[in-house]
Amino acid sequence: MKITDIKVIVCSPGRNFVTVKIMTDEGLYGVGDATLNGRELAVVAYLEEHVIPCLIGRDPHQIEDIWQYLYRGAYWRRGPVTMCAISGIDTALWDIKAKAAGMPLYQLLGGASRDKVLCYTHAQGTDIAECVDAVGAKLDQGFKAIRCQTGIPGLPNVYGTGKYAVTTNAADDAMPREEMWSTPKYLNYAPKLFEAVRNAHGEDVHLLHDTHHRLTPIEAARLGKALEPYNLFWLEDTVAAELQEGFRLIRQHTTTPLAVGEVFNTIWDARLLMEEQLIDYIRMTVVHAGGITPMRRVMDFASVYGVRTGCHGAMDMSPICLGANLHLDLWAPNFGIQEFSGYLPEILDVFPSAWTLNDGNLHPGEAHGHGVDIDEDLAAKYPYQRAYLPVNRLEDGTLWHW
Ligand code: EZ4
Ligand code: CO
Repeated sequence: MKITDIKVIVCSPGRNFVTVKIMTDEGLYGVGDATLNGRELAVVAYLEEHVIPCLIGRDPHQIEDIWQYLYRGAYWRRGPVTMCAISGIDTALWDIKAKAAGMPLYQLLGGASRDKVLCYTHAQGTDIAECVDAVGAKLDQGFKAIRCQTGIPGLPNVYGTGKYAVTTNAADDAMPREEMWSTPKYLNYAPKLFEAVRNAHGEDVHLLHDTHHRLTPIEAARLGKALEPYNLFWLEDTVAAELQEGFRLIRQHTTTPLAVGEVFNTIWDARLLMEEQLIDYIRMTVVHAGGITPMRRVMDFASVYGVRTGCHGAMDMSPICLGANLHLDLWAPNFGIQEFSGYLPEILDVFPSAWTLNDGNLHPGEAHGHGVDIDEDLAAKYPYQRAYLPVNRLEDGTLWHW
């Protein structure tokens, strides 16, 4: 088999997505997600100018060699732009291989280790009462695990709450929005949310929480301790994890399970965290990790240290990325949970998907390949719009982690 053509499709059905489509001389094609939220066109240029010309005519079955060629062969390794570009190619190649084999992708990975994939969804409110109600609504929909985020008194537009919690509206975000943050206000308020949610909804629901890299290690330790009575499934992204050693301090102080990794690009970003068992869940995801090939390696490495998986699955991971993640989730012996924030209906129209959601669990489906496609005609009706993630400042104006 030979690669005859590779297209990069950019569309914005409510938010921007970059999709790679690889065509072959045997008529089979595969698709992959290459979306990097807020820096989409950098990945497009990387693919069109620097990757695609090298791949035309190659055998799409040589996935490992193509991955190494793009990773090692560039000399300049790692980084989100590079790894999203490689991911788009790698995911599309696995899609082709599984279609050629006449199997759903999870069969090629080693088969299903479970019947269904537990997922967690999001509940949010501008205050605690609203979030408690939102948790109730998600429970009514059948979800078993729920990430809870609340606004903080005195702070407008806190991460994960308000109208921007659901999706990025490209038109509103043509320049980066500015949000405001105060760790002291947050640390005093957040534990009260979980007390209220447990009081209202009991012990059975799995509760999760995301601090979006905003704390220092000792602040994270304090929060972890404060949340221990509420038995969280995990506390996510407490600190900026460039300094992996920072987790040693958090770990010494709290039994609240820790998850991190949505901004990691390679296994080396998480090596120490896994080797020293400083985290309980690794949150890397197919699109940002460089594809299915390295994501499988991360999952296997994590399993050696008893670290479980919790793939990032916010709406900026396209339905293709979610589909690919779900095949890995169904296979991985050390699967933990899959994030599922859901999609706008127009996104699901553009990306016809074999995966299903049933009573709080996902399944990748039995379609050959990874089971997600792109409707190119429909995609063309939603042209790219420049959009940024917000930036975050402390009350005195200091630029902070968003
Ligand atoms: O802010 O994917 O757990 N989910 C998250 C996400 C990230 C976005 C960034 O593009 O933290 O909502
Ligand atoms: Co997060």
